[in-house]
Amino acid sequence: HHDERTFVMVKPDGVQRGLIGEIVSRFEDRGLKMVGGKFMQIDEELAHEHYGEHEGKPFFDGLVDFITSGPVFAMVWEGADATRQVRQMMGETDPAESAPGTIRGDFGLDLGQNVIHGSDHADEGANEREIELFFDDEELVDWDQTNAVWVYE
Ligand code: DAT
Ligand code: MG
Repeated sequence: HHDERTFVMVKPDGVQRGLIGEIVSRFEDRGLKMVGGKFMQIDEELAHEHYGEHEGKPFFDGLVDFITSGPVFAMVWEGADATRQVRQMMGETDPAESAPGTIRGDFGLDLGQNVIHGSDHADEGANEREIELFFDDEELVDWDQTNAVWVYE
């Protein structure tokens, strides 16, 4: 049960601020395993699909503008309870409400520019849906992380 996968993305503000390495390091340090990653630009259509659940909300147009405003770094991370663990490491949706030590709590101050996306563990199957939306099967790499024996009992 160490093979749960979740979709994570450094948003345009995180890329512009040079936080890709810092964010990747946090997940590596935690013991999670990267199985996919790509630097890419999200177009309007993908933005609408990815954030479909928020269509019609007052912040939707701004959200689409923001997420398409520059490159993102999309990733798939694997590990025990990965979806929920990543969300905990991210902090709250609003960086202003996020505890220090979390990614949003350490790197953000404003709700709209919250540095990172991670699949919602409260939304059943969101991780698989988002992975499929952003990655083809052949872009995901099966590999053995040799230090896993020091991460898991
Ligand atoms: P999360 O990214 O924590 O899953 P969400 O799915 O509720 O949060 O919303 C998606 C993004 O939309 C969020 O990262 C920032 C933006 N957003 C959410 N609620 C907002 C609001 N009330 N005003 C402005 N932007 C908002
Ligand atoms: Mg969400």
